[in-house]
Amino acid sequence: MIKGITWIRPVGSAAQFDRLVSFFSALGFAQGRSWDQPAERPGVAGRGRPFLAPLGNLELIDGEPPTMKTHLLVEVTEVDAVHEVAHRWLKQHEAEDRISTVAETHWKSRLFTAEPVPGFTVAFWAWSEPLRGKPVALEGDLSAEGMRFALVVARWNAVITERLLAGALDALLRSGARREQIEIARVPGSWEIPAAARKLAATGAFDAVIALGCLLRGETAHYEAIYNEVARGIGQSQQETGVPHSFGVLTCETLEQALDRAGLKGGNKGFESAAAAIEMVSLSRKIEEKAQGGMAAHA
Ligand code: DLZ
Repeated sequence: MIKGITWIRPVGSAAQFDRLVSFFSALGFAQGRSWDQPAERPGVAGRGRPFLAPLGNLELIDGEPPTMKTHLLVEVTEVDAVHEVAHRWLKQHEAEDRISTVAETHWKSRLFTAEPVPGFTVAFWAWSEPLRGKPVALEGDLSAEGMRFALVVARWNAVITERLLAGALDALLRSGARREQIEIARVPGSWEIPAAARKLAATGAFDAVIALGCLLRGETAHYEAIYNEVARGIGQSQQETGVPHSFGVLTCETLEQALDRAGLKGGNKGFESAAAAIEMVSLSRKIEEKAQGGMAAHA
């Protein structure tokens, strides 16, 4: 399963590296997990500073080669605002002449290029047409930066739920959440999830609650009754507190089926639940923002 693309771009010197890190940080890129490799043996020393974007793609082109000086294109939502930030940065770093103006392209977009260090050019662009590249619908992003999460994990069937928890944490941390903004609460079984979820949501300290559990039909007396109540309770907590709750409670026939859905073959429901929680927090923030600006104005 493909997870992402990393296009490694070595830079010429330590000074240029620091300068580029400063430039990309100034533009508001989220930083990924950086690495520093000491020179234990020749040829291995180095530093890496990944910069993250909500979307990435590798685009192969057959036809006219691009006329730009770079193959590094960053799509942005407000190209003029980004131009202003980049221009300010370059001015502060005495490289004001290494930024172009924002210009129309032949592909219905507006673009500028900046060269924070000589030979390293990056193009920033945005679609000119209002509906191109912009979601027609309100849609949440998958950046968890600055979000606070509570995870409620059932101990029953821990062999499964611990994997769900690992998947959920993986999704949150890789999406930019900070570990100190994640609270993990353990409960005896799935039955207890709604009460704990409700309590956590009601504190107001979390942007979303992620419920993780595993119910096995074959081994659970009154399976339907427990399942219905857990689903209803989590839904009710979400509706009554207004805090998004994601449902990561597996309901499977067998342990084998559950293992498949906890990272073995069929993805990891914990990861998916965390991604859903991030998206819902982002969406609800956007809805609130739009409501403040007047929904009708955007209709
Ligand atoms: C009792 C029980 C049973 C039989 N099966 C499960 C299960 O498959 N998954 C789960 O999360 N919990 C199970 N439980 C425990 C209940 O959820 C609950 O924790 C206990 O009944 C104590 O209230």
